[in-house]
Amino acid sequence: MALPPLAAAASSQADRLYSHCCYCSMQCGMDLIRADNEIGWEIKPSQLFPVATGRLCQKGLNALGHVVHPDRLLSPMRRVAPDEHARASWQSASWDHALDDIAARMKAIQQQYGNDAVSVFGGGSLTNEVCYLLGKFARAALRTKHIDYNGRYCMSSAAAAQLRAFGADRGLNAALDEIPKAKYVILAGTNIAECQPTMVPYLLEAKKQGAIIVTIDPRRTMTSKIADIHINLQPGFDSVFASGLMHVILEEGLHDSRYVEAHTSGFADVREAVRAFSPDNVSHYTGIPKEVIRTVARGFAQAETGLIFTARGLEQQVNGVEHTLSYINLCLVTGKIGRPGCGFGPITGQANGQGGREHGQKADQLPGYRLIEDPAARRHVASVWGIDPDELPGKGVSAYELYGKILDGEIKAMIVLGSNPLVSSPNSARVAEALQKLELLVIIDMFATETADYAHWLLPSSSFLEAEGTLTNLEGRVFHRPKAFETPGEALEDYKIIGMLAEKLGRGRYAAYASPEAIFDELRLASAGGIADYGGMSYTRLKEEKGLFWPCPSPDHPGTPRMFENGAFLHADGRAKLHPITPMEPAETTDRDYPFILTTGRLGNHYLSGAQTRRTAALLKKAAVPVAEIHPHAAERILLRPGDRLRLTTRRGSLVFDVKVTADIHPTSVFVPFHWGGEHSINLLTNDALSPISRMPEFKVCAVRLERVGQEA
Ligand SMILES: Nc1nc2c(c(=O)[nH]1)N[C@H]1C(S)=C(S)[C@@H](COP(=O)(O)OP(=O)(O)OC[C@H]3O[C@@H](n4cnc5c(=O)[nH]c(N)nc54)[C@H](O)[C@@H]3O)O[C@H]1N2
Ligand SMILES: Nc1nc2c(c(=O)[nH]1)N[C@H]1C(S)=C(S)[C@@H](COP(=O)(O)OP(=O)(O)OC[C@H]3O[C@@H](n4cnc5c(=O)[nH]c(N)nc54)[C@H](O)[C@@H]3O)O[C@H]1N2
Ligand code: SF4
Ligand SMILES: [Mo]
Repeated sequence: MALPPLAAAASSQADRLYSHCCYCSMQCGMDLIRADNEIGWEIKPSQLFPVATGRLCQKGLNALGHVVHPDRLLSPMRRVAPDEHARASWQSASWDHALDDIAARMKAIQQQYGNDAVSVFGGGSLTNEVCYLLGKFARAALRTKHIDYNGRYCMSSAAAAQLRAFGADRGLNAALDEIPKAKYVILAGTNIAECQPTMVPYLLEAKKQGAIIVTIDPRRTMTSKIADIHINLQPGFDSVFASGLMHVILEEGLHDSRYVEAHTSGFADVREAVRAFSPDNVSHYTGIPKEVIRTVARGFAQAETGLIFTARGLEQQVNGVEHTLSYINLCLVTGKIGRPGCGFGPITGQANGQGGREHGQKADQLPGYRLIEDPAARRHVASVWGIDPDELPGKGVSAYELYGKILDGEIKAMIVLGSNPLVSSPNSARVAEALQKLELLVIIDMFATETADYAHWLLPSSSFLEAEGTLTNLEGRVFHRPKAFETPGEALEDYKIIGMLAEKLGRGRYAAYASPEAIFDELRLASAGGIADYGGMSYTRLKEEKGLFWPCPSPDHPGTPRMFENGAFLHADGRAKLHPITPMEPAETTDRDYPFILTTGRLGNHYLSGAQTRRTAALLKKAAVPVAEIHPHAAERILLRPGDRLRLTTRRGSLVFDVKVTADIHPTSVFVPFHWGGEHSINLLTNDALSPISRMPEFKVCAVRLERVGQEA
């Protein structure tokens, strides 16, 4: 297949175009420059965007790779043998035919089983406009309560913790340029050097200014290489460790009692909760020397300024909300929030992982971070959408639970837009079983992903270079990304596909827009007065001011780079809530049959399910297959020999991986990256236990057995 045409109307004259990277939440600016290579263009770091000015990591530099990949879907594709769930075979069709068929089947399913029999699964890499539209399409056009998205697997524990503690969930409370002002930085369960590489210079600058950096991770990662202190923590123990820090701070009176008194509630309960977590006890549970616990506690509390960043390492657990709250408590009792060089931040993951959770693609939310069960929120959004509030459905179930509803027979159809859930969901054999049961699965994507093996229709979407829109980066900075190229073949921008489908469903008035800007202008109104208030933003302002931080309630409001200044929290009493945390065990603990802990995560050169980066030759070359990391002690215990491979067996299944023995990992643990499908897909083994609060799956901890697989086998 020929490369998709990249000669765009918009670009026909230009030799230089501007965009933003499609991958992580840093959202680095990039220049596309005409080049004498087989693509005709190359990517260079841009000087324009004031976030990671002049820098791009390997993923960003190679982001054209997937855009021009011959696998791009160039027309709607219909499964030829819809009843056969062997590998699909596809036949191209016209848009008209595709959408007529999809709409007819959806209507029939809804007539027979009710509106909620149709579901939508969205993503956090999409623009704010598409996220907003998808939520509106589900509620107002399909009239189903069943919409959720991949951010449930990502930011949901952090979001729940921030909402509980602060009354608002904005990734970082402060802009990145606060980092160099911090004198103490704790990085817990976050591998910034591989996952947000262009953020590293901010940390190095802080270090240059005298900051102490602490990393807390079961692996000595590239990030811990820049740390002064590395805490080698067994997965699942963050609340225990953080309780130890809090114990020392309170025992030694290092907290900021004035701040606690003026701006928080719940202090006495926290004091009580950490009473038993003396350095001796915590050292006993975690193996971390008690002097180290005291050093970090004193260091952080006594530093004039300090920041704590967390990420999925501790959040993707059944206790992820509690772990996150334990770290938030430390910022609050030491008064390290809402002033220069201070703050808390669960580092957002996907390109628009922040905006993706604000505009209503989450089962319980409406735009502006409003709750779907709040009558005032329903009235507000219904008035913007021009429908009766009573017509809005209620709250649906979380991402992973949607597959349970399919297995139960309640959901019969699903539209997936911007996710590859077969690879990225926990216990994925169960997800495959659910997908197989669907009467209709429609995938809107650039590629026939692993999930597409189960689809009835594939609809070709735009890449990041082919769609205009706004995104919100990890800081809460909303910015405009222009359209650089035209879509190849018959591929279309997501907003157009959604609009056309709504039209075929007879609900076109709820999804017809002339441009992404028209959607944004409505999103602004829908968000106005909510927590994530975009009310005062416009495309003109976003372009001229190179982005604006929410909340930005009025056209003359400058935006809010630093949240919670002077202790202004968003709870009704104006205070932040401290939460007493009782550390709990993971859903699965080790035993004789499953004596090790499996934890999963990322590599610097791949992105999520790998749909894009495995289609980028320069990146695939650096990591063609996943490799399991184990400690020399573990290798010794299973009598691993050079050249052996490693069998991992959990209660869900068994897979064989290449293995690397390294002293950088905790002796109890094995780490496997999740960027591959099929026999390389670690999510066939992960645990689908969910946090009772956030419904986040336990991607980071499950019990596993390790066995050597010799060459003789
Ligand atoms: N290269 C690359 N960059 C990415 C992505 C990608 O796929 N590839 N994805 C993006 C997205 S969507 C996200 S959400 C972010 C994720 O960014 P991160 O959360 O930083 O990435 P992970 O590798 O999932 O996990 C981080 C670390 O947590 C550690 N960990 C595991 N268990 C525990 C625990 O119990 N406690 C502690 N303290 N640490 C633990 C792991 O060893 C790992 O080093 O990255 C974004 N950036
Ligand atoms: N074991 C384990 N599993 C995990 C995690 C973990 O740490 N461990 N992390 C979880 C996390 S944090 C995340 S965020 C999830 C994410 O996992 P997924 O939701 O599977 O994310 P992606 O692989 O980015 O899938 C995005 C899909 O959308 C397509 N796409 C990209 N841009 C567009 C667009 O503009 N329009 C349309 N229509 N399609 C587009 C891509 O081609 C791709 O197929 O994985 C989760 N799964
Ligand atoms: S740091 Fe993130 S946004 Fe920047 S180039 Fe790398 S992947 Fe893209
Ligand atoms: Mo994520």
